[in-house]
Amino acid sequence: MNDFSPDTLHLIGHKLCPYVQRVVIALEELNVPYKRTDIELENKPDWLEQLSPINKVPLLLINKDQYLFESDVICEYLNEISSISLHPKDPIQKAQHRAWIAFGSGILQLFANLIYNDKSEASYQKTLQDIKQKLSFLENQITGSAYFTSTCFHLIDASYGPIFRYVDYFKNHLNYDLLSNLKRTRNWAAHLRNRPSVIRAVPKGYNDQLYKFIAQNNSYLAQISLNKPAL
Ligand SMILES: N[C@@H](CCC(=O)N[C@@H](CS)C(=O)NCC(=O)O)C(=O)O
Repeated sequence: MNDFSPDTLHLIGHKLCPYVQRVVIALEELNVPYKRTDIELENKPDWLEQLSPINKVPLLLINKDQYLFESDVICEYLNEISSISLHPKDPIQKAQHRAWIAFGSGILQLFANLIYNDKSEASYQKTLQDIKQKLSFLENQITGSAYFTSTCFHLIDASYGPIFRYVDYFKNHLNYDLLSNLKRTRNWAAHLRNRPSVIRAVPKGYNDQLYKFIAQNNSYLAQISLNKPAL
């Protein structure tokens, strides 16, 4: 990768990746200038593995010799180099936010299982129940304000914006509401859906692209998605 400009952070991403969205949301909220290049995951460039031992996006190129992988670590780094902080000041609250960010990564992993791995209806239903259980834990954690615990946007909100996009997919495409009975989480998701940074993290036509991306897999979710018309 030699297309490197020393003044601007360079994010290597994928147009639909939820982990990349987290980083874009943090960059936008922190007002950090950056350049974004999306790659094809079916046809990864050779240099990706040389720069990232996990061979995944997001990857943040910082300068000619320094790179970061893992979305939560990248977001923490961006927060630290910025003049404002998107974490609470109080150490225990900050640690709690980090714990719930890790919890959100677990939810994203479950959605990845639905998209790629769960081939039978039984395993699909089991994963869906696991997601619902995690979302119920969240509901009991939040206060009902616009964002996670307050009216201010924090780094944790950057983590959940992409999760609620998947929730929206189930509601809008499959008519399945993962947030039924979760009033506070519904309110939080609605605020995140309208946040400009969250909107900017994905391309125009995202919903249609996500549908096509899901439908091309060999999973139970792909099958049932194909049985519904594209939105
Ligand atoms: N734990 C990583 C997960 C990143 C991840 O799973 N990225 C996916 C795209 S959404 C990827 O690059 N997959 C390529 C592959 O697994 O080969 C993070 O938080 O950055």
